[in-house]
Amino acid sequence: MSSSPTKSPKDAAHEHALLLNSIAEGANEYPKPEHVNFTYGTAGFRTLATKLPPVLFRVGLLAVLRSKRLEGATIGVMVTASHNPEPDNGVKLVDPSGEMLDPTWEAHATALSNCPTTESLISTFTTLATHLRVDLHQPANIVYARDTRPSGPDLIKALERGFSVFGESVKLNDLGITTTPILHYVVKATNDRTGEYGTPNIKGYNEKMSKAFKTLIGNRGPLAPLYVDCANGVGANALSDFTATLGEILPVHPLNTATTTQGALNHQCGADFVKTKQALPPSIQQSGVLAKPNTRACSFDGDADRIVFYYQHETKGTFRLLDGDKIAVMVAMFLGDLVVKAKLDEEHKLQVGVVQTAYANGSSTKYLTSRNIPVTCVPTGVKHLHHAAQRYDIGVYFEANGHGTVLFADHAIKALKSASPQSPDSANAIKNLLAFSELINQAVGDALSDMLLVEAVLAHRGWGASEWDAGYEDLPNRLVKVEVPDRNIFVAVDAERKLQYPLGLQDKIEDAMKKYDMGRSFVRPSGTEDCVRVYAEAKTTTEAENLAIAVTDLVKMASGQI
Ligand code: 16G
Ligand code: MG
Repeated sequence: MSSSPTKSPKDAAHEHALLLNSIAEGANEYPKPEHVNFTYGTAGFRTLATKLPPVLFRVGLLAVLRSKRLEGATIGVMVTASHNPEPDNGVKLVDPSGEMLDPTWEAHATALSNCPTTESLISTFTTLATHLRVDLHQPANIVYARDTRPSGPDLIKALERGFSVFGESVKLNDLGITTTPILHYVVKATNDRTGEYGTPNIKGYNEKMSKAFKTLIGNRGPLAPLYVDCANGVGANALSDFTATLGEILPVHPLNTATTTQGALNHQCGADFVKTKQALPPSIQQSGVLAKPNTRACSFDGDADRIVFYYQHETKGTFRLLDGDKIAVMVAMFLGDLVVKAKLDEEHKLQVGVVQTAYANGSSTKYLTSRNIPVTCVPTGVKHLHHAAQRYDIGVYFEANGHGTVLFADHAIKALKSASPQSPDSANAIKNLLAFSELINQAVGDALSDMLLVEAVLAHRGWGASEWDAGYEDLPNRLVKVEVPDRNIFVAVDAERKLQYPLGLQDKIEDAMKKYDMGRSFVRPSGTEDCVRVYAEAKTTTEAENLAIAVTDLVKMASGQI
C-alpha cells in the first residue's frame, strides 16, 4: 500500500487505522456463521440467502479493493441466484470491461468470505491490499443491482455496509432491480472512454437495442407475436420497459410475470425448467397459446441472462425445443452469409467461429463443421466461452442451456466501418452486420438481446420456428445428476470431455460408449452444486438412456457407492 504524497506518514497511518476500525465495526455487525464454507464458484457465491449477509459485506470490501486497484475503474456487483429457487440468493462481481471477475480474484473473494473472525478478516484484508498493491487513497466506483428475490433488500444493505467503511472515496450507482446483463452493460458503458458503447443507464440500454432492432427489421414488421415466459423474475420488468421503448414492430406477450408472488420465481417455468424437463411450462401448456401452428415462445431464466425458444410441432403437437445450440447454429450461419455478402476485401476478410461446451448436441457440432464453420470446445462456464469467442473476428458462443452472445472484435468493427462497398447488396450487408453488433450485448449473454437477435434473423430469413428447427435434428440425450460422497475425486480434462481421475474410469466410460450407436458420454463435477453430472447422447432415446445409466453406475462404483 503506498500513501498519498500529500499526507505525512503519521497522517496516513492514522487514516489507515481508522479504516481498519471502520471495517471491524461493520464486520462485527455481520459475523460469519460457523461450519459454512463459502466458495466463489462459476457464478459467484450462491447459497441459501439467510447465510449470505456476511458474504455480501465482504464482497462490498473486495469490490472497492478491485476498483481502487484499477485506479477507480467502475466495478459491478450483481445480487442474484439466477435460476435457483427463491430461498437462494447469490452475488457476483463484474470487471470494468463488463466481463466476469478476473479469475485470480475469485480466490481473494473466497478467502475474505471465509475469515472466521473480525480479526482474521482485518488481517486478510490488509494482506490482500498489500500483496495486490492497492493504493487505498485511490477513488472507487461501483454499480450494483439485484433481481426480484425477497431476500435482495437485506443483502443489498449488507453490501452497502461494506462500501460504507471506505467513506467518501467510494462513488455508488444503485441500479435498483434489473437484469444481470443490463448491469454488465452499464459497467461496460460506464468504463468506455470513447462513449460509443452506449449511455450508461437502463434507458441507454433500451434505446441502443431498440434503435438497432428497428434498423434490422426495417419494413419487415410488424412481426408475428412472440410469447415470453419471464420466469416470474426480473426479466418481466426489463421486458415491459423495453417494449415501451420499442413500440409495435414486435408484438410481445409476456407470461409468468408474477414478480411479487411468493415462491413463484423459477417455479415450474423459466429457461432452466424448459431445458431440463424438455417440456412446456405447465402455465403455457394450459393457456393453449402455442396451439396455433408455428407460434414461437421463449423462456428467460430468473436473472434474464439465458434464453431458450420452443414451439409445438404442427401435426404431432409435440414440444420442440430450440435451445442455445439451435440459436448458435442459426446465428452463425446467418452472420456467415452476411459476411460473404459484405464482400470485404482480402485483407479485411472476417471469420465467424462458434464456441461450445461438451454439452452441445453432437448434431449441432457436426452441422457447423460440415459447413466449414470452425468450432472450439471449452469447459462449462461463461468466462471460458467468452474468452475463446474473443479469438474469432465474430465469435458466436452459446451453452446448450441458452447462455450466450456474439462478440465482434474491435478490428472487425473497424473493417466494417471503413469498407467501401461495391454494390447496394454489400452496403446493406455491412449496415446489418454493424446493427447486429449494436443489438447484441458485447459484455455477456443476455436473454432480451438474444431474443431480439433471434427475431431479427428469423425476419431476415423469412422463417418461422419450424423452418429454423429444420436445420438439424438433435441427437437424443440425457443429463443425470449423481450425488457422490466427494465430487473432488473427479477431475475432468480436455474441455471436460474426459476424466483424468479416478484413474481408469475414462477407459470404462469409453468401453460403454462403444456399445451404442453414435454414443457419447462424459462426466464432470458440477461447479455450482455438490454433485457430479453425467451426460449421454446416442442415436435413439433408449440408447441414450441406457448409456446414461451405464455411466452413472460406473461413477457410483468409482466413488464406492456400489
Ligand atoms: C453457472 C454458469 C453457467 C453454467 C452453469 C453450470 C456463468 C455465469 N454461469 O451457472 O454458464 O452452465 O454454471 O453449472 O458462468 P454446473 O457446473 O452445476 O453444471
Ligand atoms: Mg442466469
